[in-house]
This record gives sequence, structure tokens and C-alpha cells, in this order.
Amino acid sequence: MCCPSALAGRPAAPTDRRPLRIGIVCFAALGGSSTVAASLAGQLAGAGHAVFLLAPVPPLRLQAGGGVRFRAMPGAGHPLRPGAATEVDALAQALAAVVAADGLDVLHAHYAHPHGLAAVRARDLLPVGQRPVVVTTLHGTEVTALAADPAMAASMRAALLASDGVSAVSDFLADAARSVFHMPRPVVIPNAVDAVLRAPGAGGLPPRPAGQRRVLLHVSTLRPVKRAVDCVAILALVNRRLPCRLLVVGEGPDADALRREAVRLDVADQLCFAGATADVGSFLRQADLLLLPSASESFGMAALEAMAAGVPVVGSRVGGLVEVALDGVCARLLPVGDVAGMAQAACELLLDPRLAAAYGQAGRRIARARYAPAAVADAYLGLYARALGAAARARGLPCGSGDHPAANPVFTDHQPRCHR
Ligand code: GMT
Repeated sequence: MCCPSALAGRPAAPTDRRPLRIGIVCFAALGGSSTVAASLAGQLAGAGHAVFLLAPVPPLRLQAGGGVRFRAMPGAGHPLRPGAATEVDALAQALAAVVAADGLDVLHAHYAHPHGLAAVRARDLLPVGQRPVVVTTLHGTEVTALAADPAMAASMRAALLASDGVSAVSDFLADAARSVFHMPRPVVIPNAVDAVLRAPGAGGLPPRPAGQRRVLLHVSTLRPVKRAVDCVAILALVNRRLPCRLLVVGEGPDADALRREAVRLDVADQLCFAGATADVGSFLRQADLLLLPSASESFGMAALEAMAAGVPVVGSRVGGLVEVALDGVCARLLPVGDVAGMAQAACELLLDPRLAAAYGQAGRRIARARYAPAAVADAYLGLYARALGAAARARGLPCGSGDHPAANPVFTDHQPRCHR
């Protein structure tokens, strides 16, 4: 088993550390997976690799001037709406053209659907000598929601087994993938946090004078799975004991439901929307607490960013969030939907500044120690190197098909083996 803290002790990657040509395929929309992909791209470019970000538009968090080259791809859905087969085919064609033109060694797909599917198809469209290895990273709802559709599950399973390497962002997600897709357990490589640790703090709210209302922050894509409406119920309960307001960063389908709930609970004046922003750090620095009452989280990037900024987290005890935001250390995690419990936990932290400071400091320590961008990028480089090594061996060894790099896909931290 690999947990985030194990990254530091991970065996060194194969010694072949020549600069690679890496294509990173991701969604451009808001959301943790595009943040993760953009940050990884910048880290790899900073380490001397030629990195190409392949998405419909540059992700909000892609830093200008970081040496990452952007290539516009046709869209093939987003986490809210899986792409149609024709869209996935169009993306595969476009990816194959970029791989050929830019001479990519690695195609790293973030999300099994549509990017893992399209990347595998792109590889197989190319002549043997031009094929990159395909590494697919699982992020969440493709396993926990999309795979409920049997046809979708079958196509994702095929793409994962045909990938040259597969990773998941938490132990929870790796276990879920193994059982949902009946596949070997993916390598666990956690997400990294950097933006908030480094952000200089441009923009955002003005500093909060002493005595001003406390700020409860919620950062998400406002999808139903985030249960952002629960944040309004928590706001109303906490506000009875001490004046506070709820600041919502992000955009999404539940925005109107939040407004309606705020009117219903008579806290509309205490609800404030900041919209989508690349500078979450400036809002985190104004926040007293982060609320993340999600129904499901394979990881919880918003919680990790809060931890990195020293902000305690109150959220739900679900999925991979329990691995990241440690309950009783830097977070208070309650059952999904327990808004009274979450409001009580929020009040305890807001009314006890020493407890809140201790949680904040613990969060910062954990974020720095376990989720450092360089260590995470190194773990991906190790996965790329093992996939490249396995693909090369597959071309030369009898266990491989000889023309298909994924004859020895890398799923575990151990030496890849022939499994078909
Ligand atoms: O699948 C989604 O819900 C969207 C996705 C995203 O693009 O942000 O979120 C998932 O990936 C993030 C990055 O790895 C994780 O932090 C989120 O926990 C995960 N979302 C869910 O599991 C609901």
C-alpha cells in the first residue's frame, strides 16, 4: 500500500532521467483535476522536461511564463457531462497529431473518461515507432459515479488495462478502482499543493478588522456532489451563536440553490459569491474555516489548499478526504449531511482561537511534509520511467506483443510484470 507520507521513502525511479517530452491531457474547467494537471505541468517543465498542456483552453491555474506549451484540443465533455463517442474520437485524432508533431514520449491523461480513452486511441492510431506511453490518472467521479453505467465502465476498464501506467490520487480511489473495474490496484500518487503556499496574495478581500464577522469559506465547482447547500445551513446555525458570513469561491449548477436556501434561512445578506478565480490563496488568507460537506471526495484539493494556508477544515468523513484532512488534527470530519454536527464543530473552532491555530499549524505542516510538488512530480516521473522501461522491454521480450507498448502496464509500485 502506498500512502501520501510514503512518497518520501519511495524507491528511486529508474536512473534514466533524460529530459522527456510529456503531453498532459486535462479538463480546462474549474476543478481539482485541472489544478493538479496544471501544477504538475509547471513542475515538470521547471525540472527541464518539454511539457505540453493539451486541453480545450488553458486551465485557470496554468501559470504564464512557466515554460509549459499549450496546445488547444477539441473538448470531449467535462466532469459533469461525459463526452460522446464522436467527441472522444475527435480528441484522439487531435492528440495523435500533437504526439506526432511534437514527438511526445509520454501522454499523461487526467481522468479515465474521456482522456484515458482518447489517449489510448491516439497511441494506437500512430505507427509503432511514434507511439508514446500512456499514463492515466484517476481523479474521482469516473470511478465513483460514471462507472455506474455498465457501458461506460467497460470502456474505461479497457482503456485502463491498455494504459502503460495507471495511478489514483488516494488509497480510497485505488481500492475503489480495483473493485469497480476488476483491475490491478493503481499506484497511489497524491495531489500536490503549491499555489497557496507560494501565492503572493494579489486581489481578494481586504483584511478583516477585529470584531468583523467570521468568514466561512467554501471552494468548489458547486456540483450536487459537493453539497454546497449544506454550507448555507451551517452558516445559519453558526450565525445564531456568533456573527459570520459564507464566502463561496467557484461556479457551478448549485449556485441558485444556495441563494434560495440563504433566503429561506434568512441569511441572504451573509452569503457572498466570489466567482471563479485562480487566486484562491487570497480568499483562504481571509478565511477562518473551510467548509467541505461533500457527499463524496476521492481526495479533496480544496481541503489540502486550506491546510496549506493554515485554515482548519470542517467537512464530511468520506472517501479520500479522511486521508488528507486528518480528523482531530487539522480538520473536524462529520457524517455526510450532519449540518448540526458541522455547525457545532465550526463553533468550537471559531470560539477557541488556540485550537484553531493549532489545527491551522498542523495543516500547514502536513501539507508541506506530504504533498510537496517536487516529490509528487518525482513520483510521476518514476511512473513514466517504469512505463517507458516496460514498453521498451515489451518490444524486445517474448512476453510482449512486440508492437503494443502496454503489454506490461504498470499498476503497482513494484516491477511491472507480464499479466496477459
Ligand atoms: O470528479 C470530480 O468530481 C471532479 C474532479 C475535479 O476535476 O476536480 O474532482 C475530483 O478530483 C480532484 C482532484 O484529484 C479531487 O480533489 C476531488 O476530490 C475529486 N472529486 C470527487 O471525488 C467528487
